[in-house]
Amino acid sequence: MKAQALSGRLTIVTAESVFQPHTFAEDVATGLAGSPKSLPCQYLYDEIGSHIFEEICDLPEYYLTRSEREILSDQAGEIARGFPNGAVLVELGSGSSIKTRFLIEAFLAEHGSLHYDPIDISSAMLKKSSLELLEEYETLEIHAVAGEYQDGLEKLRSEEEGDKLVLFLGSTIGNFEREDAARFLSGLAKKFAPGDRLLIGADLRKDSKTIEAAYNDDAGTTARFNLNLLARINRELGGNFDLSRFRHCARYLDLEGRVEIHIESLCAQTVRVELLDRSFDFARGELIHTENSHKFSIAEISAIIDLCGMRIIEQWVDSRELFSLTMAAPKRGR
Ligand code: AVI
Repeated sequence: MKAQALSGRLTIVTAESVFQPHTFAEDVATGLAGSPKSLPCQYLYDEIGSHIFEEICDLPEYYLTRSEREILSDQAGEIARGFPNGAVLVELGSGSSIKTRFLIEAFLAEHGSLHYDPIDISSAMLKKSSLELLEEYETLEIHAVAGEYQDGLEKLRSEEEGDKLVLFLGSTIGNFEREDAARFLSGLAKKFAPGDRLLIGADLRKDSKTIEAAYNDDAGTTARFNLNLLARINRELGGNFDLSRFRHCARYLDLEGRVEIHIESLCAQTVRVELLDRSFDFARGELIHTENSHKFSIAEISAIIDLCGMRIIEQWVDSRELFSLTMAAPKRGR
């Protein structure tokens, strides 16, 4: 009965991007045959990787989540008051939706009910977090989309008329190359109706010691997260990577404003990947690039928002000035 009541307020749609297991194999084949070697960062987030990422968010060195949470808990009420009744909260890359609770609670307190539309590549995570939210908040309705952001945005409820607040939190924008970030945000802005808003979290440029510690934590959790990509190739594609022969590396390039994350081969070795029917040679010290995490100055954030056809309505930083949250509207908006 309870499950029925919950499921009456939940729909989960799966976008085409989730039904393509062969693309992982193709991307691994291309990435490991390349020079330099690389693997796309979206593959870090299988079920195991998503759970390890949740652990990263709680690490003492990983200031990003705590800083963003501080801003959200301080500002959620004011943000919710800025929207009329019937507004829709859309979240790109919702994960466990923990931080979003501040906004969900503030919208419910202000408007009584809320439509929440999370979009995430992990359908298992979407289902779990959606059911938890519905159990807690009786007047919440969820229309979740399992898929990549672009597909997810296409699959939003078309009858949705209310003003949308699109959340892009956690500095996920930093994992895009800077040109791709601008292209993605421009596409988003073009879809915006005049009353729609973007709330984007972006990690700020700062001293390299603080940033490097966040990606080289003492407990080795980020290393586990990164090396899980090789373990995933073993699990899903029949690879024989010996994880003890590789190590995680992350370093911050101050000028470029980005952390570059790699996996380094500790010796000369050959790895077989059965499902690809191929072997890959690694030299001692050879790197596989797995992720970039860009950092932004306030001026860089303003420039990208302007370039993408939006204007800043408000901008906040946390008390230590480590992280930023920016509310933007389409230039032609209200
Ligand atoms: C998801 N993203 C914002 C994280 C970041 O900080 O760039 C991913 C991450 N990679 C290693 N640690 C965290």
